[in-house]
Amino acid sequence: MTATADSASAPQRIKTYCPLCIARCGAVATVEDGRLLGLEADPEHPTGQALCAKGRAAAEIVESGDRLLRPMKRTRPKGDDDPGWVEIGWDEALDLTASAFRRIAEQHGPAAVAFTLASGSTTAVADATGWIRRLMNAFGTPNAVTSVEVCGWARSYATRFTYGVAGLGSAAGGAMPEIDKAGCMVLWGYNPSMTRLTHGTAVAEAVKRGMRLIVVDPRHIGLAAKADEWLRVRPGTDGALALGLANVMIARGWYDRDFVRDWSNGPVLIRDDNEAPLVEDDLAAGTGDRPLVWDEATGGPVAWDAAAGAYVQPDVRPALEGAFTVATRDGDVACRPVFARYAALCADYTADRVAEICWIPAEQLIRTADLLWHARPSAYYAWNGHEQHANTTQTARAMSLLYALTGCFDQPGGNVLLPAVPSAPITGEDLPAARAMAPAVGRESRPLGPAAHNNAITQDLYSAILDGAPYPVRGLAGFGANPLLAHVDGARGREALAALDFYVHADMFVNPSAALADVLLPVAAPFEREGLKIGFEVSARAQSHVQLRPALVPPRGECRSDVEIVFALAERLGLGDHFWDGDIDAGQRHQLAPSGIALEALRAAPGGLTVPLETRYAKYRAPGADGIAAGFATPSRRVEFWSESLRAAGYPPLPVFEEPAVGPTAAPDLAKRYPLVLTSAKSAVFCNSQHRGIPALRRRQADPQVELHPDAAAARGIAAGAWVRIASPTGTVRARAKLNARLDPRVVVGQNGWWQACAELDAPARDPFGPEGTNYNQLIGDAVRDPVSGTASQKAWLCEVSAL
Ligand SMILES: Nc1nc2c(c(=O)[nH]1)N[C@H]1C(S)=C(S)[C@@H](COP(=O)(O)OP(=O)(O)OC[C@H]3O[C@@H](n4cnc5c(=O)[nH]c(N)nc54)[C@H](O)[C@@H]3O)O[C@H]1N2
Ligand SMILES: Nc1nc2c(c(=O)[nH]1)N[C@H]1C(S)=C(S)[C@@H](COP(=O)(O)OP(=O)(O)OC[C@H]3O[C@@H](n4cnc5c(=O)[nH]c(N)nc54)[C@H](O)[C@@H]3O)O[C@H]1N2
Ligand code: SF4
Ligand SMILES: [Mo]
Repeated sequence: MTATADSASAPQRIKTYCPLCIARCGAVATVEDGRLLGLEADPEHPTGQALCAKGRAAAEIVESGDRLLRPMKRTRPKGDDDPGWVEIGWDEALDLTASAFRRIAEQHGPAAVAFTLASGSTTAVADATGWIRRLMNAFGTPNAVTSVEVCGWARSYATRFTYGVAGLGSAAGGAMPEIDKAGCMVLWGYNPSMTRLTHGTAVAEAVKRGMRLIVVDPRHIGLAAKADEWLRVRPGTDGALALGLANVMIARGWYDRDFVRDWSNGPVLIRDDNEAPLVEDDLAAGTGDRPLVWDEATGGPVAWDAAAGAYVQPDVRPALEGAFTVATRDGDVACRPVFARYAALCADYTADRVAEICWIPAEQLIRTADLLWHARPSAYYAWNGHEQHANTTQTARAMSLLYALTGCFDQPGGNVLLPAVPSAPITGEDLPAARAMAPAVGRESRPLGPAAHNNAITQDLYSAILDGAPYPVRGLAGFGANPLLAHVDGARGREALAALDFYVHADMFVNPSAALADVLLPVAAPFEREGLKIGFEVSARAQSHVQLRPALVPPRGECRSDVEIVFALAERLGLGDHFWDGDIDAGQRHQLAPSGIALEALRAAPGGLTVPLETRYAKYRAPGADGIAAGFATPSRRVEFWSESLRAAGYPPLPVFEEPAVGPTAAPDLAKRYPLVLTSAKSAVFCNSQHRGIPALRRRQADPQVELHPDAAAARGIAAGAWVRIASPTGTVRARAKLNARLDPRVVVGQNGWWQACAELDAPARDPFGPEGTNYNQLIGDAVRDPVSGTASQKAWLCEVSAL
């Protein structure tokens, strides 16, 4: 099925895209005699402005001596240092896997087989994610461990409590910043010049044309140099910052009052006595549970009918401020509109208080709020900097509500729900086994968290394996993913992976998690296989681009693509009828059918095809089939300043700020021994725990770094470049000191993902679990978690750094 480039002797130039990270940069490959020589940027492609060092190292990645090239079977126990890997054929590998999964499903139910998936943001597993999900749904397991709790939860799920859509800054289906039209943009805990080149170049272009830029980051990252305001926030306090900015905007009238009144649940009355919305039943028994607002026209309460998208009376003038006494069945009850309560919460975060909490000057807060309002249309993209915290759900809520004040949602130059090329869903939520599926592990303890979306977090996976709670997980299929490095509590994770009855891992390299597998499946490098991509997310133009990335060179050894592995496994599990009997092309034809693009046409045009799309704005105002404005996909059909869903599950309905639990304010005693605030950031030249074995990349950065202020270093006798020990209340690791005079002297920034050797450069492997190792996540505790999502505090902790 793969269209391998013809191996003529003259070098061929073939259009493609680099799939190594979420940027998916448009590229032209040079191929000679069946060898990939390299990639360069393809300026004709909507994401082809530039390539990073990783994309330019594509040939080294393909040819790496560390590649897993044949299926392997473990022959020695998992406790042994020597796994005793022996090569086996694909038939044996797939049969072993299918029979183990069947056995486990018979004994414990199909949910006892979990899947770990590398994030699509850090790998090309995205080629196969939809099909892997389909396999899970066909088989009947909801337990996908995808790192969503540290990557995507806040951005794409927590914001749904506000907007009801895969939220702000999310990819397909979510509202993306329309950077080319924005008047002002916020990069909030997001460093796209290192982590998503396409956004990096788009922001730089926009600044040239006059867009104002706000960067919120403890570090003076790439685009901070072009920013009007760089807010050097204390790690973990973005929630307080968002509330403080909102306070300035509300106090000065810098907000879109009409939008808040007409399109949010800001007017809904909340009772002071029980902190619940005032509903019709409160006034007279049996009248209904529709919430009430205060109508300034009639001077009394009026019900909001979400189903009808209207008040039950005409010409209502709902109050946003004030306090009202309403005669209820319980007597007179004091009530305030949601917006008044939100404004009161924000009012606690005065500029001076924010300065104290966030370590940001008070004047800067006011200047930033001024920009957000007066330089509209405003847009924002927030990512890992606000996501890897134990208060991330409410932080994302606070940010999304701050954004609601601008009224720019889905407006030109704001965060826009971009159009998408129509395609058929392939994930198989409607398959019979999916409809009968058990809830994902973690659902009982965090009912609104990742488990509600059929995702499991590592902590819950480990408990299900080690304690059988809430039910046993005994089998695991890993498609990429290195949870032992990506997440906290690697030691417990290692115990859990070793305790499985059966673990199969498909990868290009054997990472420390994969090293605990029973069977290893060799995966073709992304440049050795096709990849279908419908829409490139970052702009309307990119969204209209559809591309079948060609296989540039044949797979090395016995490697197969993830998609081929999924289809083959499905057959062996007796699920072939849900997988077009193993015919991948037939599956892709089905997926493409609504687009009007023929698979053959796409294959013949490796640079991709374009489907014209029109961007429509303010779609919430457009009437649906019933003639009623669509509104938002929330329970109230409005932007939810107050989330009844959160309140009903026992969480704060307004975005309250929680101090990082292991931080200088919440834990002053710990801070005496561990005085520095610790966070982490990505390396420019590696993706998370990968790529250290690639010489072209390792040459650019030999060792893990920890950034610290020169004064903090001097006070500890640490020289630039010296190896240091980072000690936290949880663990210790090593890194090399990188001095950074623009940091707050109380903040240090480490790097995750270091374990791998690079033989060519004599760079040794490092123990990912021991105290002399370099695995940043050994420093972070397991117990401090976001109550909604279970996210650990990987970007806000305490530590001390000392010379070695
Ligand atoms: N080169 C490279 N590119 C990548 C990846 C990679 O590993 N390497 N990984 C990919 C993946 S999986 C993802 S999710 C994306 C992520 O892309 P980003 O979100 O850009 O990733 P990070 O560098 O983790 O975090 C962004 C910024 O948050 C800052 N930060 C740290 N703590 C805080 C805080 O408490 N508040 C605020 N406001 N900022 C803080 C850091 O200094 C950093 O500059 O990148 C993708 N692209
Ligand atoms: N302290 C700290 N920890 C973090 C982060 C942080 O910023 N700070 N970032 C977090 C984030 S945002 C994320 S997303 C996670 C990432 O964690 P993971 O999703 O586990 O990603 P990686 O560590 O990059 O490991 C990816 C694995 O997938 C394999 N792989 C690559 N491409 C393919 C492919 O096409 N098919 C298959 N089958 N395998 C492939 C690679 O060889 C590698 O073994 O880490 C998280 N951990
Ligand atoms: S940013 Fe680099 S690794 Fe990511 S897609 Fe572009 S070239 Fe590839
Ligand atoms: Mo990520």
